[in-house]
Amino acid sequence: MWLKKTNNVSGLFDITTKCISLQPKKNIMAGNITFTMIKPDAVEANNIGPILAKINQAGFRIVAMKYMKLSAETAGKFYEVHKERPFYGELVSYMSSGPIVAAVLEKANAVAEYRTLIGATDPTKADEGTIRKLFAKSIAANAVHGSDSDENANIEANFFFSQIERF
Ligand code: IDP
Ligand code: MG
Repeated sequence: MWLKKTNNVSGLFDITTKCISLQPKKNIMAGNITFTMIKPDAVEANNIGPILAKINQAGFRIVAMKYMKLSAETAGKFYEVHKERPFYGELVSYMSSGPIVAAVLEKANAVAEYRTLIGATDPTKADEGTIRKLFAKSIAANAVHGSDSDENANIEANFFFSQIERF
C-alpha cells in the first residue's frame, strides 16, 4: 500500500515515499552492465527471439527490456556522438524506421563481452557465430547496438530506463 490518507484540509491523498526506494532493486556492480538495441532490420526479419536466445546462452541476464519505436528526434539524440559522421542522417532515419527492442544486460565485464558476442560493425568483417555475422544485413542495418564503454553503457541505460524498470 503506497497511498496514505492524511488529515489535511483538502482531504486529498498524499503519495508517501514509504515504499518507493531510489536504490536499484538488485545491487549491480559498476562495469557489469551494457545497453543493447535489437535494430529495425532484425525485428523486421523476426529475429528478436533468436537474438535474445544468443544473449541468454552467452550468460547475460536481462535487467530491463522494452519494445518501442524511436522517433527521429529520439534516435538523433541517442546517436548525437555520431552527428559529424557522414552516415548520421541515414542512421537516424533507419533507426526510426520501425520498432526496436531496447535492453540492459548484466554480466561480468559486460561491455567487452557483449562487443565480442555481437562482432564487428561491418557484418562482412564479423567473426563466425557472432550476432552480426548471423543476423545483420549491412554495415548500417547491422542487427544490434552494443555500448562501447562503461560510461556510455550507463548513459544509454539511463536514457531508456528508470530505476523502477530494472530488475
Ligand atoms: P558500433 O555500432 O559497432 O559501435 P559505430 O561506429 O558506433 O559502430 O556506429 C554506430 C552505428 O552507425 C553502427 O552500428 C551502424 O548502424 C552505423 N554505421 C557505422 N558505420 C557506418 C557506415 O559506414 N555506413 C552506414 N552506417 C554506419
Ligand atoms: Mg558505437
